Amino acid sequence: MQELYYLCPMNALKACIFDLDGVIVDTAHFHFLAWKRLTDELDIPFTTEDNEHLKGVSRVDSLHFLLRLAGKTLTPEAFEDALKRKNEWFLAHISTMTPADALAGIPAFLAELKSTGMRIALGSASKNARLILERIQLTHYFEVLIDGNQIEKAKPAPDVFLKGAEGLQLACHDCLVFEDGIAGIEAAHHAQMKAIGIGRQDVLHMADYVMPDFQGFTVGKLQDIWREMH
Ligand code: B16
Ligand code: MG
Repeated sequence: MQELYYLCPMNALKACIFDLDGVIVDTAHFHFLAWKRLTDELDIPFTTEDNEHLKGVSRVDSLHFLLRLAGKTLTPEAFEDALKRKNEWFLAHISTMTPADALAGIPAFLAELKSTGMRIALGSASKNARLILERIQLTHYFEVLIDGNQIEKAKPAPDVFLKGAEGLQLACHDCLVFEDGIAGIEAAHHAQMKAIGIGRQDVLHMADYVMPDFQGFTVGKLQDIWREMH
């Protein structure tokens, strides 16, 4: 038994795959403001609590969810038009973002990760991910950038994280995901990856570890957590 243990050592952590909204930056509020403007126009009741269900959910699936809330349907043309307008309003908010909008502790943690040689990728549902990373000037940390433009099946399907591992040319079990959304944690698990939830324990209880944010987080702590996960 002992011998077997040494023959099959725990695999070293080789890469971190980051979700964007809710992990690196808080764009959820901007998504909410844009959806709220649309739902007000369409006479759909929509609250900040409903918005929780849209975290990590693609733009198209979000609109389906909102229409279901009110039992409404739109013609294909009106549906496309609604998506377009919501995105224009969202982009207007994004254009005000600066590097100060990166979430607390993230720039320092990314810098430390990079200095240790850890591979870094992005796995976001957002079609605006590149633009957002550029606004907060963190693009250079990401060796591989997978976003909503490159995937057909949105989270909780594993595609975004599988493509991330593929882009890094690593096995899934060598990668760890940071996620704030329930759908994203499910996606990581469907990809056979461990996931650290960023947010509340009661919401993200299915994650392999949960922490509120990256403040004071270090690569040393990450390695301890990785060891405890195995
Ligand atoms: P877009 P993430 C997700 O980002 C957001 O959490 C979700 O609310 C949004 O609907 C989705 O991106 C699509 O965004 O409209 O910009 O394509 O958490 O996967 O980084
Ligand atoms: Mg997210």
